[in-house]
Amino acid sequence: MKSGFVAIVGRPNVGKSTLLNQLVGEKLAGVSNKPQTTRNCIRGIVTRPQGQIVFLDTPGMHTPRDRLGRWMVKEAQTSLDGADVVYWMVLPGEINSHDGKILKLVRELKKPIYLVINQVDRYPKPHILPVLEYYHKAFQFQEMIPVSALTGEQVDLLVEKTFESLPEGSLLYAEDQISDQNVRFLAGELIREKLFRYTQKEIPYGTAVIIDEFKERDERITDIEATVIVDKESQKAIVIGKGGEMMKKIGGMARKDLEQLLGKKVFLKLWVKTLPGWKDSKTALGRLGYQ
Ligand SMILES: Nc1nc2c(ncn2[C@@H]2O[C@H](COP(=O)(O)OP(=O)(O)OP(=O)(O)O)[C@@H](O)[C@H]2O)c(=O)[nH]1
Ligand SMILES: [Mg+2]
Repeated sequence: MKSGFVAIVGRPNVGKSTLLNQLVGEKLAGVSNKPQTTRNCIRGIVTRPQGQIVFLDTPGMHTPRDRLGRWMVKEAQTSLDGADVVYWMVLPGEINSHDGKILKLVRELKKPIYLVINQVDRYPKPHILPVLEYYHKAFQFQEMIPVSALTGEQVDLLVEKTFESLPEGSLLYAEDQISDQNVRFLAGELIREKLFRYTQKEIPYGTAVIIDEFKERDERITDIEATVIVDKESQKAIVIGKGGEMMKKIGGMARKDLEQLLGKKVFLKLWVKTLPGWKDSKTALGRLGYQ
């Protein structure tokens, strides 16, 4: 039997969280079309007859502009230390400056590196071959596998090939467990995902979510109260929206996902609060779980 840890790294927005969700078959990590959606490492567990893999979705590696960004990049880099195998996720095309930096990091690691070329559903097949050739020249990867994290194409193959590189070991978690993340954290992430999806420009980056209450009313209903933090007073009105429209939309979409996650009916109450400059405040970041 085999078991071990796989870190999924790459620049922002390539599809790391989408892959994690596809691997475990449930929505654990928030996904949006905006970069820097993921802020904490999120673990997902996959158990197969061959053994067990603990996958780590990580924040996208980028050039940080504030304390939060620095913490995110550090989170991603630290995930490499504990990993048995590393997936470096890229998009078809040439290495850009962010990828160049990651390649440097990856070159130093003495562990199997899998190049995962994502989003192949968006590209015609003949387009992929030159990409493989290009990366083949750049580094000696353990494997280079084109996948679609969205449709799941070749994801099973990726998992099969990963077991070949993992050490012998017993199961680290129960066979049916898909995460060891607590539901409060996952709930906060689902709400934050909606802020990333439905607000624009700099607003999503200035938001964070605190779960204030998480109570099982009975076997069928969970009550959740959460505060949405914004960075500037002027953003508060936008997040609330005209007549509360935006909050209604975010709350409604989040509630659907929360009900799916918990398998119960959810009553969700959202508040909005300004915490100026929280992304550069050590105390605020600590309170929000970014430390
Ligand atoms: N067509 C297509 N879209 C994809 C695929 N994988 C991810 N996406 C889309 O790409 C966008 C980014 O996906 P995420 O999973 O949030 O990317 P990420 O790498 O986790 O991003 P950060 O957390 O910001 O670093 C989303 O809009 C996804 O729906 C894919 O295989 N095919
Ligand atoms: Mg992500």
